[in-house]
Amino acid sequence: MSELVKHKMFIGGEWVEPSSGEYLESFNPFTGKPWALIPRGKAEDAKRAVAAAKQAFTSGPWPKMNATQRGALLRKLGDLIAANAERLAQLEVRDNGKLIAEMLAQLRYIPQWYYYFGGLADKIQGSVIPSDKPDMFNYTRYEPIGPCVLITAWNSPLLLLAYKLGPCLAAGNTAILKPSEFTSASSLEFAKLVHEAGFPPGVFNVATGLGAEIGEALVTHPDVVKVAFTGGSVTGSHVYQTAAKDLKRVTLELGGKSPNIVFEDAVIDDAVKGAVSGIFAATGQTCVAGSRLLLHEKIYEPFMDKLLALAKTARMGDPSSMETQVGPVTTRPQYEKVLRYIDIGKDGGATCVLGGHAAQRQECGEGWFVEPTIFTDVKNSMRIAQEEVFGPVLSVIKFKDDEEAIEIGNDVVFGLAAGVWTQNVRRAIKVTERLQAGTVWVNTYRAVSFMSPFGGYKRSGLGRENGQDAIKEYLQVKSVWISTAADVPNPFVMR
Ligand code: TXE
Repeated sequence: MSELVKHKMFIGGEWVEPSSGEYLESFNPFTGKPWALIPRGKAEDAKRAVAAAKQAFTSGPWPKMNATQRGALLRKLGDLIAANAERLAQLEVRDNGKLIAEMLAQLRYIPQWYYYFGGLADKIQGSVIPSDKPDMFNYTRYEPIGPCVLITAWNSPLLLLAYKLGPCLAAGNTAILKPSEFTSASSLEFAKLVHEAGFPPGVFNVATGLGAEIGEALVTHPDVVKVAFTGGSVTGSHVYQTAAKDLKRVTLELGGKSPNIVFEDAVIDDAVKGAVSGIFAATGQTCVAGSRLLLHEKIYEPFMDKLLALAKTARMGDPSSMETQVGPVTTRPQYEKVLRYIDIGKDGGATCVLGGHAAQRQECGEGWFVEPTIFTDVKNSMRIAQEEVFGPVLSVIKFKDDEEAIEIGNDVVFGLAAGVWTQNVRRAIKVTERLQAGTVWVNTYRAVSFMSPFGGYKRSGLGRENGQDAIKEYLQVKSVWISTAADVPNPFVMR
């Protein structure tokens, strides 16, 4: 145990031990071995973190700062992330098994969230309402809401955090981050940068531990006003119901079963790359994974030949090598879940045409690797087509016309994303209008930006992250009425 890196939590501007004195092991998915110890915070620590966030929200320098000053701090944080991008990327590779190539790009991009929301901080304007009442002046102002709990998943910890923390702090709130117990190290390292940027103590806190322990304690704490959550749909629904008891605000970014639809007039080579990027990039562990590939029957065979040829070349192995294309699954339970779903696919009658088992390649060592897997003969009613696997497992479904493609595309409980591959503009517009998804990509896949709204239709979530409106999720509007009348009219009649 002694060689494991032992972390502390960041609460009220200080590095603290968990009150329980207990720690959780954090594993390197490439070696399958623990490398760090993460504090196992419990209810006591949740109380401490919320108290710190509440104090920072109500007193001290933070509530006195104007929006321009808050924006400047956020931009400084962006600069510090940029300066530390490589170090944070390497840490994520070790703790999470993410590819270094993807992490370098992601960490170099994340500062943009802090620049964007830093810039937006002082551009949130209320309005003067043209009053229908005589001698009355009415205007609105947007105000922060209070301490917010930000719960992130393990797949892209610092990116998911940026979606939440940028608007949360730009709006003038304070935050308690509860990262996934599987991948907390980068969030704790990130806290050092928040401190270095000069945010007052208690404005940003990191409380680590298990979801059912410290996560639950944070969501139920009466002083928390909002929960912003990214994770699985079962947990998301539980968090929503728990938070509802105190009428807390909730935004949820849950999973998906996104259709990636290829029409017969698509540029096949591009669409093949899009299919691969939709499901095998990030080892399929993305909420927007294009896990259902819908192929027009006319192009089915040539498309599959090319797809299999490309998927077979995917280089697996050490995620810290720039050459690697498919890394390990991030957590042991997720690795087991993916393998279980492969069995569910086989038992359900789908045909496994690629992979279908744990990787036994030498370059994968003891890591939690699953071979890129493709199922054909999939019916959309099968579990493999309906449920989120969150791994490198693709279900291929044939369709005969646009109507059927749309029907199959929408026939899941989720609605996070969709891909459309066609050269016909009219078809692209018609189909994107009818797909029930928060994001639709045409002739591309997996593009996200700080400036474009992101979130789910149906059971993929509530509310939106990114883009100008995201900040409204962290603000409340106040309507102020000022009478300019010389006297007070009849008090028994509503004005
Ligand atoms: O997620 P959880 P898990 C999906 C994916 C995956 C499944 C399970 O299908 O297989 O979810 O992954 C915290 N109160 N996604 O178990 O449980 C938890 O500690 C408060 C899709 O990792 O949803 C973690 O910080 N918090 C998803 C966070 O919730 C609680 C990304 C997410 O954990 C809590 C990841 C509680 N009672 C998984 N219980 C996406 N949208 O992309 C847990 N948590």
